[in-house]
Amino acid sequence: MSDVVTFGETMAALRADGPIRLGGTMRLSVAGAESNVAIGLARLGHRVRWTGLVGRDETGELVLRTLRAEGVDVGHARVDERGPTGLILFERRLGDLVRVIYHRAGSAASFLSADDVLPALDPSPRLLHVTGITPALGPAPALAVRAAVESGVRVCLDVNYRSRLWGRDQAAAALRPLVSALSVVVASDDELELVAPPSASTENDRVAALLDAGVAEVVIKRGADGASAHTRHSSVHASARRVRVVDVVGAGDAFVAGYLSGLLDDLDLTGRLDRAVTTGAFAVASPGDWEGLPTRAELGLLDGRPESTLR
Ligand code: KDG
Repeated sequence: MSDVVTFGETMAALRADGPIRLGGTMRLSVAGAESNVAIGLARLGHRVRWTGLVGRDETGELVLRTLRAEGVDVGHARVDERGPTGLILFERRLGDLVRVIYHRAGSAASFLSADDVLPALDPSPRLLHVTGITPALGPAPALAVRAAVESGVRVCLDVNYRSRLWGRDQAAAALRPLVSALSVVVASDDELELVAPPSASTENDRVAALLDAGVAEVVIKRGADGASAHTRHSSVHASARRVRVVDVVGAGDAFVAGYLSGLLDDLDLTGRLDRAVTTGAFAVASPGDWEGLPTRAELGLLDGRPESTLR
């Protein structure tokens, strides 16, 4: 049995250190919010299944091979002939500001359906993790998310709003109906309104409305200002770990992996948030979406002196 099942689009990822229009060398890897979480959890020793569709192409092979190498179960993922594996380009502009360019419309993953996803939920995992990116990929992925969320498993949703994929109104219309089936909601402070009822106008109101709707834990990511988590009984804040910023892309997924790892390990709210800000900091301090994520044995590395050498 898996501890966590997740699904979504994982793309080939090319990273440039400067403006793409000037040319030069790019580094090839893979990226996808859900598979970033899957890798983060697998590195921490949890049993994770990721499923999705890739094209019949070499970048699809790269996606599956990478996830397999990271110990993620891809036994339900498959090649689909209807489109290619998606592509994401990252270009570094202005210090640590990164611009994202998608080539994913009509990709294999945009055909993901409930029939692809539901078998991956058998036997029932301890947790299902979905993001608000998947319903933005098209009608079939949106229905797949709905069916999976309503399948009766314990669900975590990371809102992960992507303005290049859809508008805020569209996102809210797709995500709000899922709320009553969610156990954990993760959002940045400006994303909460996409899941909370429109009548809630402050952050406190939005958190209260989500808890009233049956969500057990509302977790708010605040970037350099840390994070907070709320249940019906308590609220906890954690400061961000201080690290040198190398690449912030993927930090939210790393944060989710740490939080869910703490949940699976039965840590209390403070312990979950502490693990989340720790894994988030590893992502911020290393290049790539997921490459720098810690193993369980490495979790304590940030407690050492930042400049020290381990011998
Ligand atoms: O969180 C980082 C990911 O969002 C990114 O690397 C790729 O999944 C992705 C997306 O859709 O933006």
